[in-house]
Amino acid sequence: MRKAVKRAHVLIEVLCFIVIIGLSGCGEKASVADNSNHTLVLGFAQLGAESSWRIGNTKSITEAAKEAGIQLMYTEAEQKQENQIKNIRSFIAYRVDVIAFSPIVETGWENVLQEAKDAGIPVILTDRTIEGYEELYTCYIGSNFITEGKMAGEFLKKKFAYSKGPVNIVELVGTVGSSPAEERSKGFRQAIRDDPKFVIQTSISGDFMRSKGKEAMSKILKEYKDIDVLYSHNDAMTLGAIESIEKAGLVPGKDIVIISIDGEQEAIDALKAGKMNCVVECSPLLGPTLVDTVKKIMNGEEVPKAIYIEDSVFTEWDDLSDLPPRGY
Ligand code: GYE
Repeated sequence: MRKAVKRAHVLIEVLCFIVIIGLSGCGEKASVADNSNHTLVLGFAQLGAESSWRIGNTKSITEAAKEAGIQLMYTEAEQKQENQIKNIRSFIAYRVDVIAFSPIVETGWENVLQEAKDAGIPVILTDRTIEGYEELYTCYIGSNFITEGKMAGEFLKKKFAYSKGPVNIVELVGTVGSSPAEERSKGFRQAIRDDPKFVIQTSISGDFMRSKGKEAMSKILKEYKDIDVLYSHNDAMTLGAIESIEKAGLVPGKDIVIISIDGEQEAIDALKAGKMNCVVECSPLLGPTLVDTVKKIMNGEEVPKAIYIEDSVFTEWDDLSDLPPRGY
C-alpha cells in the first residue's frame, strides 16, 4: 500500500516537472518589452576557481546579477572543457534567456554554440575569447590581452633602456590554448621584437595556477643560470614563482626583474614590497557590464561585438600609496 502511494507521488512529481518544463520551455519566448514581470534567467558557465582573479570574477558576476534582479544559474567546470560544454547544454535544456561563459580554450565550441543558436538563446563570451565562429555568439566582454602583453613588453624596454644585453627572459605561460595565454605571449613579443638584446630563453605553462607556477619556476631555475627577467601571464603563477626564487636564494624584484599580469591585491602588495617590478592590470570585475549587456540584448538593442574593459599598469616607479583596495 505504502509503495503504491509513494509511486503515485513520484508520478505526480514527474508530471509537474513536465508541466513546468512545458510551460517555460515551449513556444515563443516573451521579450522583456512584452512582459515586464518576466525575471531574466542568465546561465553562467564559469570555467573553474584556479586563481584569486577567477574568484573575484565570479563574485562580481554573482553580485551584479543579484543587484539587477536577474536570476543567475551558476555552474563551474573545474578547468575541463567537457564539463563546461555539459553545463552549457544544461542551460539550453532549461531554456535560460541568455548564456554567458568564459571559454577555457579557444577551440572546440562550434557544436554547442550552434545548439544554443538553434534554440534561440543568445551567448555572451566573458573574459576569454574563441577562435572564429563569430556568427555563433552575440558579443565578447573582457580585456584586450594583446594590449596587456604589449604593456608588459613596454615596461621591459624602459627598464632595460640603458643595458647592452643580452637580457635573458623566462616566460610562465597560462593555460595552453586559452586566449589570454596565446595573446599575452603574442603582444609581449610584438613589443620587444625590434631589439635583439631581448632573448626569451624558455616558455613553460603553469596553467594560471600558483602551485604550478612554483613548480615550473623551480624547474627553470635548475636549468637556467643567468635569468634577468621573469614574465608571467598571471599573478597566481608569479606568486608561486617568487616562492621558488626565494628558496633558490635569489631576491625577487632585484636579482630577477618580475613582470606579472592581473593586479590582484597580493601582487600589488608584492610590488609595493619590491618583490615585483611591474603588474599589468586585468580587471575581473565584469559583472556590471555583463548584466547591462544582458538587459540590452533582451530589449532587442544592438550591442558591439567586442566590449573591451580598459586596463592600466602599475610599476615600481609609481606612487601606489593611495591605490584603493583592489577587490580581488
Ligand atoms: O589572468 C588568470 C585567470 O582569463 C584573463 O584567467 C583570465 C585569466 C587571468 O586564471 O588569473
